[in-house]
Amino acid sequence: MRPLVVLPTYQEAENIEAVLRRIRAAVPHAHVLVVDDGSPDGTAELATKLADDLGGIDVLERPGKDGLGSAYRTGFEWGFARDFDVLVEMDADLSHEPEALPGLLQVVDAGADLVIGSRYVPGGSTPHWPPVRRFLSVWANRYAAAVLGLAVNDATAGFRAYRADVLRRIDLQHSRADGYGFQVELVYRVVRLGGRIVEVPITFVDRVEGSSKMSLRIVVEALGLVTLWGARDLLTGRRRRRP
Ligand SMILES: Nc1nc2c(ncn2[C@@H]2O[C@H](COP(=O)(O)OP(=O)(O)OP(=O)(O)O)[C@@H](O)[C@H]2O)c(=O)[nH]1
Ligand SMILES: [Mg+2]
Repeated sequence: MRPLVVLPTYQEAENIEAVLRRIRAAVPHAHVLVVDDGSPDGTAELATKLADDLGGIDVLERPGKDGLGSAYRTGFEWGFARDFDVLVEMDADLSHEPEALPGLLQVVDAGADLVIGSRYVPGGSTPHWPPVRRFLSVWANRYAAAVLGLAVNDATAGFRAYRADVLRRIDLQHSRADGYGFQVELVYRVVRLGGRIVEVPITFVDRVEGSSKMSLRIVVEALGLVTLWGARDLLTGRRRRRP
């Protein structure tokens, strides 16, 4: 397998070195693409220096902050053009432990089309989250699963590995969603294509350095899109039943 880890960054100067070193140690054969959106804290410069030291890393510099969904769409297209056969999504804030990567890749190797590092299957956890945050995230996921008929416990998760063939068949350029909405949309599209999805438990570690870019806008966008897609499926009779 030729895996590409796409790592979107915005203001991750405090985390970029550790995350790149840990990825390189965990999956020495994987290539890494950092997609940085002109971070004023010099994340891209640090990443470029580490690319020289560690090898197997490219840095794509975009002029301004354009959102997580857009960074992944650009990173995936870069990977398609270079014939990578597995594309990995992960955050650069160390919430997603690089040491879990071999486990995700192994499941793709065993035949899955999409492997989700899941917080909400037995063995998965969010050890630092206050109960209210976990409650909201679990119920947002239950809502999305129910409305869209997805047999997935953590459709908003951002730690994933896709078989490139399946991702190629998804019309990425016609997806406009940004944060959680982007993640749910991709699960929804893989389900619609009949792809095989496997959830693997992960420990989601809260970021220690840097600041969160999560916003109310991203949450509202996701809830709005899920409701819209669900309503459209009902009206067009395309609603899938949860098995
Ligand atoms: N290229 C790019 N990366 C982004 C953008 N927004 C966020 N990121 C990166 O996407 C990843 C996830 O963003 P976070 O801010 O950690 O958001 P989150 O994980 O949903 O929220 P927390 O749980 O609060 O950390 C991190 O690696 C960010 O640096 C963006 O507009 N462009
Ligand atoms: Mg984060």
